[in-house]
Amino acid sequence: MAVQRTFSIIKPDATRRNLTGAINAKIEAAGLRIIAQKRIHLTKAQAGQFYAVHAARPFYDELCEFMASEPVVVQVLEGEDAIVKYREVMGATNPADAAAGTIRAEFAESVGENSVHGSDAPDTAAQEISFFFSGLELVG
Ligand code: DAT
Ligand code: MG
Repeated sequence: MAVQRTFSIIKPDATRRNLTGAINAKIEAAGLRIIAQKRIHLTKAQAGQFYAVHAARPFYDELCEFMASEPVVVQVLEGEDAIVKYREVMGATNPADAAAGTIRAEFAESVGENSVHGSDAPDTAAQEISFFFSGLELVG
């Protein structure tokens, strides 16, 4: 597998509890390199645009409210097989199902407030990176 880039968000439940460093430590321990990172506060409209794929789901409004509730840290991660590797480091969407040692098993509060986002495929990774970062901000 080749070197890839994936997009990550450290979500409001984690930034609120000062967990950015602890989460970054797990990312780096897995061999992923943080090649771009910034702290931003999304509007509800921006969160809605980012999560537009989930617009029909019953939790969409709650999800957008949550993502806009407090600052987030958006990141680009680079490494061998980065997309699948980061999904492994994150753990399952519902922390109750997440494997021991994963970010969500250790830190997530609930299925809705689950500490991190990670892209699920190469096309969504490219789309999500360009939603938040310009090429000049990616320092590999
Ligand atoms: P993931 O974040 O693991 O890629 P997803 O893409 O299915 O999961 O959903 C996006 C986010 O939506 C998820 O991180 C939290 C929220 N969500 C998903 N399922 C939910 C549910 N059953 N109840 C509340 N929020 C949910
Ligand atoms: Mg997803």
